[in-house]
Amino acid sequence: MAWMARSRSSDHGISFNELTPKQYTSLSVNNPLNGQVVLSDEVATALNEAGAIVALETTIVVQGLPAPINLEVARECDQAVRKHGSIPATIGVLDGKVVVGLSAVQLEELACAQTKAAKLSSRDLGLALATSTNGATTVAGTIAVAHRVGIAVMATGGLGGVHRGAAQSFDESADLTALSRTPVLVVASGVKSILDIGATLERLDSLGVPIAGYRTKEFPGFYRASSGFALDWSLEDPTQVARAFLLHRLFSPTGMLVANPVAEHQQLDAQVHDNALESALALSNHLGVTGKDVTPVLLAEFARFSAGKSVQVNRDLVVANAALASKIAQEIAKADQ
Ligand code: PSU
Ligand code: MN
Repeated sequence: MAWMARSRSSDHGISFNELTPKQYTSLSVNNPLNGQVVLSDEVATALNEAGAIVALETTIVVQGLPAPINLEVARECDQAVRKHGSIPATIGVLDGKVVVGLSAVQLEELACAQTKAAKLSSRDLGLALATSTNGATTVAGTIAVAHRVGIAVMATGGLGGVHRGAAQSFDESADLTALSRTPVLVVASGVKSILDIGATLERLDSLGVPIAGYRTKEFPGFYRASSGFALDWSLEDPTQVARAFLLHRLFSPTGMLVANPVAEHQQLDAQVHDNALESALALSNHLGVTGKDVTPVLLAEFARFSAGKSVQVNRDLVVANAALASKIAQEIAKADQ
């Protein structure tokens, strides 16, 4: 991953590749991240060796999925990344530090109700650190950290997007603008169907963020394999995805979205989906929820209405995305050596 080593050294004026893992974790010379970011030993080693790493977010664990399934899903994502050859780096803010490579125990602590972890987008990171606030990172928060330490790939369930009624509320996820300025490849099953999918695709177009369907030319519908919206591009295997991303980086500073549909046999039944969606939107209108609470409230109502079926689909799709991200990260590492 020569280009990553280059970007790190130009950021800090030092070549991280010259350091041993132990030196890397306890780096102090001219390193603005020193003390603010803690890398797990295996993530530090993988970064030093230009190995393949996949960043994983924690908002899905803390605010997105119900306990105790949330921690099981986190473990399954971790295992899926390892199984396909990369090192997982689960990211969150704990005890006043950004942790890249949270251990199972740390993740449990972050997800524990008493910890009261906040939902942290990229704009919240400095504020959370300055106030020693624990928090889970969204896609926007996670890619900000990932890029800062030199990780190029992340996996999640669904990217945030433009909310229905955004013309009045202006509610558009910061995930979109974060992707437009952060060169990280995000593997997701499209955006959640609770959003305005057409408007989200238009915004990604305006922001210059490329979208590649993984073996499909239909934009996935999160709980459903297809949203009904067409895509211009489809990529066929992890090697082609890695190549497209590295080539994209030659011309653009943005990230890239790889839209990986849930397997058809795992998707939510269409009728259950449509009814749950209607109920979730009605509830959120009724409660008048705004801001960062909107997505968690909609997902929770989806789960209640579908008697947990939506949670199972969410689990299946995010684990599949972690596996695909792992294969892509390896191809990027290989191509860039
Ligand atoms: N994918 C899931 N469940 C989630 C999310 C993604 O399967 O809960 C989270 C991600 O962290 C994403 C966030 O960044 O939802 C979007 O929140 P908002 O709409 O407030 O930006
Ligand atoms: Mn929002």
